[in-house]
Amino acid sequence: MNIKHILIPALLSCNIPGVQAYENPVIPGFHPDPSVVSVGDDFYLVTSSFCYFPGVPIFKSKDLVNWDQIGHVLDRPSQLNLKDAGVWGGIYAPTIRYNDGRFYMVTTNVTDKGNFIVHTTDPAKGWSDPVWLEQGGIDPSLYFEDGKCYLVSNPDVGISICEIDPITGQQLTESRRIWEGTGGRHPEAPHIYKKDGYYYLLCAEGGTEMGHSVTIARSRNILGPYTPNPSNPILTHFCKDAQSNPIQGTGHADLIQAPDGSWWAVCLAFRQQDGAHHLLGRETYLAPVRWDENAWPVVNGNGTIQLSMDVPTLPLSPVAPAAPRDDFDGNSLGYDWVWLRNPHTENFSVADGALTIKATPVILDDHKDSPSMVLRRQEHIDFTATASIDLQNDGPGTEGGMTVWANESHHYDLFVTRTADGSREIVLRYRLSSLTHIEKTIPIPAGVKDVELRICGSPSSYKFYYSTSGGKNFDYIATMNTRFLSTETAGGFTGTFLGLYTTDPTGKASARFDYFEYKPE
Ligand code: 6LW
Repeated sequence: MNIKHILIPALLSCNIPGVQAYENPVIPGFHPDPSVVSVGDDFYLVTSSFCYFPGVPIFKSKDLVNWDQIGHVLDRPSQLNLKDAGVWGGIYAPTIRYNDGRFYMVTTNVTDKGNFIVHTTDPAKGWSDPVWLEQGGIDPSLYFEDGKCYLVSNPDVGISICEIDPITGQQLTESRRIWEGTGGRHPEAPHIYKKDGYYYLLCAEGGTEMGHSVTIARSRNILGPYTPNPSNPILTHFCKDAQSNPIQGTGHADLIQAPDGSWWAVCLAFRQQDGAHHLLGRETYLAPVRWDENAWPVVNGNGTIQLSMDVPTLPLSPVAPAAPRDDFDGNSLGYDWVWLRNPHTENFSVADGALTIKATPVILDDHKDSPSMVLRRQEHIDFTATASIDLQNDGPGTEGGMTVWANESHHYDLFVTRTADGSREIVLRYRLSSLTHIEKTIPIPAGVKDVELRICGSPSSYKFYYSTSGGKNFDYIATMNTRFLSTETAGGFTGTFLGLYTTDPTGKASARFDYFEYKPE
């Protein structure tokens, strides 16, 4: 059990001594490509977000273990155009840095104009509009020194550097190739750090699958030549020490020094379930780093990480665990809810203790538009999600319900619909690539208004249930495999979500969700 779940509420927001243990991943569910910066005794961390809006979730922590989401960096359409973006598109890896009182976030929108920077003096107050950068490639990162700002990224399968003006985005020097990596595919995720008079260039190689690894090179001159660490890679699970590890695909790291002088790495990795399948996307992990003077950094002793880490933490500063049940009592959705592509926000309202979603004719299989759907990440392999739904102004073909969503062509939908004869029924439907299959239809007794829909996740299956008794009893509907929604099968740089959605051919209907509950098991 994670330490944050066993602390009594009175301890929240107090600093307590560190302990000899923490649990990975430190940010579970689809949170890939982490980048971290420290400002005073706070750490800030960002992750990539691909086709989801708002983009680039930002988290704050005092101990690197307990993270509190404080918003999104890209929270308005002028910063984030996701037109036609799918699960391989949109926002790739971000880097967050701080210089001279200002935060910078640099990333790539692969379905827009490429690399760009936004900045702010206060993440709570929002970020600037983008300035676009000339140097191409993905995974841009910034390094500040002596009034200069250097940009590194990976155009043309190698790491290049140039000087830029980080406020205007203007490129000030020619791009120059500084490292090719050690020969692994996709050299990417470059970050520069200075220590003991060396510039260290950290990279990822091997691609974001099983062969993923982190390598490092150093030079006395920022422009090179860079000498690779003879002990590369410094982190990988593509080795015999990690062949049975439930964590695979470790890579794409960023290094950070804590106020007490200790060094740490955040990285991405995935957890396998049901054999060699992963569904939750790439998650954020934390590892201690030993970095002696003039020496190469060593990640957690042997360059592998575990779910239960047996290492001392920083003094702990727990954050409140998320409440499992959302009764929609406020007037907006929490940061855990996102949309696919740029949403039609006027179709969503939180009022009178309910989330009401106005339907449009856009169906879940649509690859262009944004359906009337809000999504939250599946963060645990074992979970139970329940929602209460009531359709309004519905006619034949209206749907409203809950979906386990990997992408437009891979999702399991449990919904209420109205048939041609005017009656209502519950439907369980699978969309798997070119196959669409209705598994079951269950008539809803006349007079029943609210229907509860329930999905239970486990390593190898999703189980589907419904209740027409106000949640007193749930009836089993069917079981379906998890593996068909895995990244290995469904594809994409993203993981599975649970969505609340509605669609209606006439666009007149709406779906009222009284509550949504997500309980890790
Ligand atoms: C990201 C790259 C990577 O930009 O995959 O695993 C790409 N690492 O560094 C998409 O996340």
